[in-house]
Amino acid sequence: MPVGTLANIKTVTPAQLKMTGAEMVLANTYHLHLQPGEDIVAEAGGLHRFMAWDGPILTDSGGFQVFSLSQIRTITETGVTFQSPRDGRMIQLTPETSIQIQNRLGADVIMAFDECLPYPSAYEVTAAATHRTHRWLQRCVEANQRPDQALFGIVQGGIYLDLRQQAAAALSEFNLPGYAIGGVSVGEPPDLIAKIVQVTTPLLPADKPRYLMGVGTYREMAQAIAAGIDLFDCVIPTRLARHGSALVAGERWNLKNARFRRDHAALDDACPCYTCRYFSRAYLCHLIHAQELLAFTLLSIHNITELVRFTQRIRESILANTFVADFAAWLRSEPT
Ligand code: PRF
Ligand code: ZN
Repeated sequence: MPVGTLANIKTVTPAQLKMTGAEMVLANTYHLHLQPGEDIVAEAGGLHRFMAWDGPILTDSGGFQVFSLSQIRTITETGVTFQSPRDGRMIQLTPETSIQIQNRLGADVIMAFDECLPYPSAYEVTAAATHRTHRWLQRCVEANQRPDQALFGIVQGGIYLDLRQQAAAALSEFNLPGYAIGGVSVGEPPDLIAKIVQVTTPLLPADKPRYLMGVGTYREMAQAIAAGIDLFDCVIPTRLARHGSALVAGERWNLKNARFRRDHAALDDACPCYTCRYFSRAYLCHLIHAQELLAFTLLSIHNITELVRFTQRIRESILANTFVADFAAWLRSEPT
């Protein structure tokens, strides 16, 4: 899922997004509650109508964003109180208010309100947050007024595999329509991310979607898919684009680099996207130097297409029963 925090994929229209092959997008409860507010979105007929995206939409619950974006906050059993970075007023998010907001936003998939800790966090602190997340899940399930929205639970547990195992077992009891692994990719070493995903994923129901939150590099996705993960969200393709970078042949190229000034080849001749079909590296280099906004759109289209195609190749490999042959050697090789 490309990330559409404020009900848009930055610099990309829905028609352009369709062409990338992306099917589902993520939006954020935290941001949309602050701006423009869920009542305006509900008034518009819900997120799909408001942002003109007729594909599936998932909203994140806001917990993670409060923890990562808000300086001033207090966590109690009730929920989280934080200061709005917009106007300084104090706002409370609880399992009940998060679900109520998500019910009004109207996405297809809504996320449980969880407590995501930073890395590193001590065992006792992590255990307490993990158990609280389960009590909050119970409240989320009871608060959900819309059975047409699929409520996913989130496994926490930090780097502690026994907590991850407990969390996966506790969540599976809820018989939810889908499950997510949270609390990874928060600064821990890549090996640890892989280990957590390898241990946790098989403990979640295989017949339900399993979603790894906030992950989207080639290697992390391939490793996670090997463990059974079905769904990801990540800002990488659009954020890189806004830094003038393209994902080409598994590398990150900064198109601002002088070596592209007279490079009239297509951005990536192996890519079927709109950008690569019509535009050269020299042109993109020019747009970036001239600070033209079109650069962001064209690079986002390419980067999203590239990551979607990567997951499509993996899907084809799995269906052809060649995933291990096609990807195992690359997965074992040293990260670059
Ligand atoms: N919880 C929620 N959203 C998230 C995360 C989480 O732990 C992460 C962690 N990588 C990203 N987005 N609710
Ligand atoms: Zn392309």
